[in-house]
Amino acid sequence: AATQYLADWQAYPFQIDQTRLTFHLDPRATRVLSQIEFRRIAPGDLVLDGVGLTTLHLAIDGKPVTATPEGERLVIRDLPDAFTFQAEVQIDPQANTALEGLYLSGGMFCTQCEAQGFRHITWYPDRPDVMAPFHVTIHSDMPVLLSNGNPVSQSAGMAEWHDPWPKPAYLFALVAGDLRAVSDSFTTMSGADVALNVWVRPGDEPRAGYALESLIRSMQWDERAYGREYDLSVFNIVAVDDFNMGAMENKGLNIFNSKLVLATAETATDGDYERIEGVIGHEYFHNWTGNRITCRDWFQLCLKEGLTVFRDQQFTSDMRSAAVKRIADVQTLRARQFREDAGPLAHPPRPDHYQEINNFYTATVYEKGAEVIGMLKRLVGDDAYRAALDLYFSRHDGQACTIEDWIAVFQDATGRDLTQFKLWYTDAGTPRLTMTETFTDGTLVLDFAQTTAPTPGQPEKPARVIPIALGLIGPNGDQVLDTTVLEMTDATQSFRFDGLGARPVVSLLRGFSAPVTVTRQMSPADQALLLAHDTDPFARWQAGHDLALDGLIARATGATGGAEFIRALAGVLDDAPADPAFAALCLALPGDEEIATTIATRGAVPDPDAIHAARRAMMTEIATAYEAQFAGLYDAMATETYHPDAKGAGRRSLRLACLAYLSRLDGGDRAQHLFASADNMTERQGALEQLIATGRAAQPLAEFEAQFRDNRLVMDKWFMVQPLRAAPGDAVARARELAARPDFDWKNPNRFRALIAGLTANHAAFHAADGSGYDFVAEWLMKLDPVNAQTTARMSSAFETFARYDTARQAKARAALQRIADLPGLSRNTAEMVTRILA
Ligand code: HT7
Ligand code: ZN
Repeated sequence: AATQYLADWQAYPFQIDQTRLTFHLDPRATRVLSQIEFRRIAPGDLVLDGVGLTTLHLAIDGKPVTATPEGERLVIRDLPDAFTFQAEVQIDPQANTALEGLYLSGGMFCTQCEAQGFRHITWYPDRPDVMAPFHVTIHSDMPVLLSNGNPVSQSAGMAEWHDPWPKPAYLFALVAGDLRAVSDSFTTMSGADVALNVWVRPGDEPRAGYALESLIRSMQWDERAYGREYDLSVFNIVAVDDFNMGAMENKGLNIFNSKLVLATAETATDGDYERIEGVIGHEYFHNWTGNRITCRDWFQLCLKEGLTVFRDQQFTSDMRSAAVKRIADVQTLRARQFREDAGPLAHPPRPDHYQEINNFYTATVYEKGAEVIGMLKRLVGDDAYRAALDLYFSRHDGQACTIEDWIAVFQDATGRDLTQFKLWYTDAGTPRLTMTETFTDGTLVLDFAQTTAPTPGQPEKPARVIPIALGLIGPNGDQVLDTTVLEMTDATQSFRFDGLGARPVVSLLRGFSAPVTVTRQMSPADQALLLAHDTDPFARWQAGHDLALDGLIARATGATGGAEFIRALAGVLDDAPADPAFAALCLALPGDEEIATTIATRGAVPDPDAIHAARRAMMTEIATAYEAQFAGLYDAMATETYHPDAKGAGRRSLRLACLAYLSRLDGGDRAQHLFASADNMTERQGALEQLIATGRAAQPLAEFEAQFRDNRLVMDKWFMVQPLRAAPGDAVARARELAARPDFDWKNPNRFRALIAGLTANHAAFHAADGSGYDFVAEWLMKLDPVNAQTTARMSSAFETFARYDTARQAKARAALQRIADLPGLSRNTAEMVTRILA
């Protein structure tokens, strides 16, 4: 497939003054009429994109034209400086299983146009730098007809919408279905009234309230934190069951995967509620960072996604606990992005080439893109950050921009030269920061070195700017130096701290001030001191986490370890009632995948079975050491009336952390009782997971299924937890049984992901020595690819770490990948991923 290069970008020679679209909806034969008013701004031909269209008619200024598509492009030459292009095409939404363009979900018409879905709807310059106001007319017998912008008129079988804000085609949306609205209103800071609707299927109304409340909180927050106001008379959100990703920020008409809208205490977990609030916020915040200011080309994707993730992280921090949110975000970053950066799929946040853009909606673009902004904010300070953002919004409103524009705004607002900082956008790989310390006569010298391993296509890695936030803790636990940010700019650099009474312990990388890995020699006693006394909650958690990781790695590689961590947990348990959510994070042992990654990073070959056994043994030991404390906390953390706020969620997370330990001793008795008595899904699912792990789940699983058979979202959980929590030796067989059920509706991305990602997240099962995990997953990826290439390609990244295992496992994974690569007619999406992984 042809590779697209950033260096080849060229401006489009026309501007669009108005895009008019008329839809005659029909499941098998939808007709789309377009009238696009073009005005020349530079020499060049008219190039339009189109895929899978049956073209019925093409005209320029009313005169029919005969133009033959060149592949997926239509080129029309010799045009006047201003003209109207007209087209009539026919498309088949029902046949659209790829969920890209216009498709049907549960009898409802809906669209997904990012990144390049609009070309499946009609001929158009489907590129983000071509922005236009849209006027849309929909003809259909569906009762609710929605598009972007403000409503113009509505009558039986017809609706008209006008979006005055120029937008690229990827933000176009249309929905038509039998829907019900859960509604409210919002008055913006300048006094404009906005109607708010969350549209769901009839009967789902009682489950949409939290999404609507989250939207109001998002609107308030963006006014308060960034001075950003909403700009249309209506904001619509629609929940759909079939969706490749989480949600989509179409202007004024956000479309959401129903799992990120629908929630009640009985059907959704605390984690689901937090995610709903976060993603509602994320899509809403895109209205300014993505929609009003969009990307010039898809290489700039992190311009909108990194910034919007950073904003949604700030939002969640403000709504909930900032410390807990930061730790959770870093855990996600390490699990997904560091993993990506260390393997064959590594790429910079702003890549300079791709084959299939849908393969670049990655942790690097999203999560690392957000971290880079966090570093920028730390380097320039909060006030300068806000000034730079104000300048960004005023300078670039209505434009399609680049990372260079973004950096220029910060340079202009602060006077700083950010040339070196820009490497964070253009270079792949996670820098390794090594620190050595010497203490003599009251002076501490810290010597830092940074190195970044080569990544595909980037053998040389110049030094980056690394903000290193640190503090110093004295031997008695008192802080002797408050948080200080060192700016490292060279490959090696030293910093001195004088006038210290005794050797302090360095609390390094506070708040995770840069997305780097750290190497330093630290005694278990010093780690325990930080876990007990560090004033920075992230660094405190990190100290305990490292202590646990070192112990687990020792055990998984045939040595002994972990005693210091087990001892240090006494303090964590004593403090737990004061901050249950934080304590739950400290009590959670690093997962098998993280242990494997760390072993590989230290140059050894991870053994999935040994890792799994070591982790389970350490849990039993901890449970035995603190049984009474766990039992006391388990009882004390019971919540009376369920409320999905951070306080209640924190108590439940601690309760479930205790349950995980207690289940190692009581064989699942408490879990069984909790499963039977809990009034909320958080505890029911938590209990069910323990029962699966202890092999006592047959009856509870049957009960769960009987209760929730008709609720697809809850049944997704049922499909997910079984391969995830089954003993590694049983998980693949269980996954095969589940896949054979008639309700394994594998064409639905949520259901497919539930089962397949449930298994790949069971580290020892996916990496089973006999290759059965690899074979099962490859088999299903090959089945899905012709139906939904986007989801197949994204899920193929489960294999990205295969090269770190032993040669026998590697050979089995390679063979499974090769079978995928050899599949006749393999999609461009999956072919690109598998080729990169195998390279
Ligand atoms: N900007 C949206 C990305 C997205 C997407 C991309 C490719 C294929 C399907 C998709 N659905 C949504 C969502 C976001 O990040 O906000
Ligand atoms: Zn986004």
